[in-house]
Amino acid sequence: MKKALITGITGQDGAYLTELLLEKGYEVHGIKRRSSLFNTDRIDHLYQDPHEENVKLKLHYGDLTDSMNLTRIIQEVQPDEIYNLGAMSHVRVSFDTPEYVGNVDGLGTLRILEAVRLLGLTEKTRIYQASTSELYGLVQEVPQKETTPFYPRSPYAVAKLYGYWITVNYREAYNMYACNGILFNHESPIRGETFVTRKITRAVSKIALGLQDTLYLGNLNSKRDWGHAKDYVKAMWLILQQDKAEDFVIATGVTTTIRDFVKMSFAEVGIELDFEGEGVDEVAKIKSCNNPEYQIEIGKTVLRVDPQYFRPTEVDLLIGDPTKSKEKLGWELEYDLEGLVKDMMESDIKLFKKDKYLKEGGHDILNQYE
Ligand code: NDP
Ligand code: GDR
Repeated sequence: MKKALITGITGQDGAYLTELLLEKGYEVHGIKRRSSLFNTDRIDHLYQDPHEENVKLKLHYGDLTDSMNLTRIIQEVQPDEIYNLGAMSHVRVSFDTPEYVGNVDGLGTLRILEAVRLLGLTEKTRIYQASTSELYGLVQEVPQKETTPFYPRSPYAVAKLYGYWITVNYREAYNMYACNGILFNHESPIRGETFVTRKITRAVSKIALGLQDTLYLGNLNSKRDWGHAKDYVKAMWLILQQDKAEDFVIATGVTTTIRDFVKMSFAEVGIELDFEGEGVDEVAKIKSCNNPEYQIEIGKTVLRVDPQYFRPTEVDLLIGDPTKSKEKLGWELEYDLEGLVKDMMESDIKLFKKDKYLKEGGHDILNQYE
């Protein structure tokens, strides 16, 4: 039975990858941070009581800033594969916490590689590094592929640039099987709530259900190549199953503006939007609603631009070329953008229907037991 160790197991990708590896028969070990609130929501359905026999998912407390902790866990687990997904992954927040991001996202990668080397596991342990399309930053070439020059535009991207090159360096210097997956944006119903897609699908669901009036967003003009996280974790696994360690771009090859993602999300609940104005004055009003389930006021302003969400330096256009990964890995996509928006909207509508029910009826129900 193969053993995998995942940093960032409590995140979006960590959760889907754990599901995939357990299905494939792996014993999965994950590193989680100590937090004052439970932070394992995304993997709770996979959790097994450690007192049971034959436990396939094991969690260890740890942190990418703590070399001794990482070295001890790697020594104890002796993993066949390490997936380094742990990171402070929010680009806007990285401008506020640049030193921390350098430590976790940049040096954290080095700590994993160096622990594997010092423990004499270079022959045994294969390493996947979660690299990112943010490395491309300021447009040098489109579509972006494995050979496109990097030009990072945020402390996050600069830290990930270090992670990328230190992975390449350890592969070349010590003949390690260490690879970068250069993944373009990927989303899902369990995407973090402050990334733009999830912020939109949550707000649209709440607006349709009468639980929120307005959605405030930043730059509506940037373009992203969005895929579904379920498809992308399959690529991570494939990257570690090859004869030769290499880096791969994982993308859909289709790019869309934030504005169009907003329109598509509203369309899922039968609401058509009208965009007015430009830049910070931009607003969107409800033009029509053909869904009898929602009592929507036509002409109501539901979206406004708020400059607080602008970034000091922005990445305007991302569009990836997945040719290499399709040809060499045999990687295929199950979801297109429409399927992704549908999956996220269905899940958020379901989530907020519960909230609405509690808001409208819950108080009385609770009072019955007082
Ligand atoms: P999330 O933000 O959902 O998850 C990040 C994970 O890293 C969480 O488990 C978090 O723990 C953990 N983490 C944060 N700081 C530390 C630390 N100091 N030590 C240990 N663990 C830490 O990210 P995603 O799942 O979306 O992304 C996974 C990886 O892929 C990240 O490295 C990200 O930068 C990269 N990436 C993501 C893309 C995407 O579109 N999703 C695209 C390209 C790359 P906690 O739950 O406690 O916060
Ligand atoms: P990104 O994702 O920066 O591409 O990084 P995010 O969803 O945060 O932003 C995408 C684009 O949307 C614009 N935007 C807003 N973004 C946020 N978060 N909130 C807003 O209100 C808002 N309004 C407009 C942004 O300016 C940007 O242009 C993600 C992360 O998962 C990284 O970890 C990963 O490496 C990259 O994707 C690939």
